[in-house]
Amino acid sequence: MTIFTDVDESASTPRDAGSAAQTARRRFPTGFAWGSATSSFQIEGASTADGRSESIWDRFCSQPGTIRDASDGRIACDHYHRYRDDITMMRDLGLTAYRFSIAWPRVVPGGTGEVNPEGLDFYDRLVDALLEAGIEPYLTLYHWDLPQVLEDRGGWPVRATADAFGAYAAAVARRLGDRVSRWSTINEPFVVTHLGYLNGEHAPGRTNLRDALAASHHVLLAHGLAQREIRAVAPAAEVGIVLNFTPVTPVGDSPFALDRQRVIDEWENRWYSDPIAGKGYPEFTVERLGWDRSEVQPGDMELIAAPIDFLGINFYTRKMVGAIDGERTERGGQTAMGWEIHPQALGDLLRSLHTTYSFPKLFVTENGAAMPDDRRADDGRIADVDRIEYLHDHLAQVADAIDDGVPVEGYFAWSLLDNFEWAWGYGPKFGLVEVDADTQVRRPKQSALWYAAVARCGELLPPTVPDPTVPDPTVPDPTAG
Ligand code: GCO
Repeated sequence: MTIFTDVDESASTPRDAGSAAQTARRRFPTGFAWGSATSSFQIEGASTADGRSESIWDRFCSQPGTIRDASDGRIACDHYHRYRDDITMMRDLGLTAYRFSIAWPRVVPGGTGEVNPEGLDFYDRLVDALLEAGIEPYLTLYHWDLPQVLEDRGGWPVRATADAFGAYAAAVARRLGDRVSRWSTINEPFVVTHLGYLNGEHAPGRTNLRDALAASHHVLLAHGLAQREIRAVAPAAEVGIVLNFTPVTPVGDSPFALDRQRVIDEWENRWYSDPIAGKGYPEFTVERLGWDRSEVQPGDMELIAAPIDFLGINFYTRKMVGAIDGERTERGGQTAMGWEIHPQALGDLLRSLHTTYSFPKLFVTENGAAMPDDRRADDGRIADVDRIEYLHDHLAQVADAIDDGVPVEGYFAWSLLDNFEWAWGYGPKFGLVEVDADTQVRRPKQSALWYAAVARCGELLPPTVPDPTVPDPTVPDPTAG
């Protein structure tokens, strides 16, 4: 039986998010974190500033055919230089939390050894500016921008990379541990492993199961080592990890279909959450993949299972799995990425994770949608009611899960800004805020104003065009005359 499956819709009465919101406004708990999320490589730019070294994503982008629009992260949203304006905009939107990541190549350009104080200075300023604006920083140590020098020495399939990560985590904690209280070690180990080392869609572009298995263990080990370091330096900090989940909806029950459902669920979802929860790697799939676990050394699994304070959950869509690829049953709408929109899978996931593992608290650390963004309102603003509906319907699921006793303490919309969407380049637009790639002018979309209104009142408002009284925090082009 797969653990993260959707409930059988024919056998239950799924809640109707829309009508629930219409009959009674849903109020979120006091103190619920209303945030947006970004990552270093996707927004910072300034890829050679202040001693930053090359990351695997800089190298990957420079290789022909890797990025759909042949773009890169050299400028991105130029957030490295515009972070103050971006923070002011978040404050004006009424957001109370911001999830960002640190670029390892800025902090330890050599991968190991010397710490670059100028690299840390940037995050020091960022954190201070956030705190001044009344926005709580949620820091992620690794969102995929490994120093290239470490890939040259073997990358995540090599154990020394995990050790290097522990030392990097300690350096960051020593500088920021007095002000940052929420630390995530790794973002989406699944993507690091599968896209980076198994299917090659992401940097470093390797395609080898053996490498992927080794990477999966070392990334979890890196989490364990970093957690230990952060706790030693900043004992009051809360430490967790961010995992992405794509719940499996079974299609068919032939023995072969059941087998696939189980392997895909275990290898793509539970592979990371089970060891973190002290349950070890899922045996059925370990066996199917023929993994001899030779990378696992005594003490590793205990380190990986050291209790976390919170689990960060990234959710975008579900996956239907039958006996063959490409199976479809009735599907809802889809986003511009072609990802099915199925909000109920988020509510079911939250309940299922809580029942299965009982982590002390949960955050939805990413949820959002790339939408066509091809309509503008009279004032020129992107009219993205489709994104408003996506956010509304997923937040309704979060509210239901909270009602059911699941300790979800915050929600982070992916993403604050339209940004570099990895192998897709700048095509897909995930932002609440539009970014003009030529001028870097930021302009909140209608969804940003809707989300701001929800964050301000702590209630799930109907998914309609937002109240025009919400202040317009559009950031003008500072270079314009
Ligand atoms: C992820 C990453 C983000 C992506 C987002 C949309 O979840 O894959 O954390 O960096 O941009 O998810 O694909």
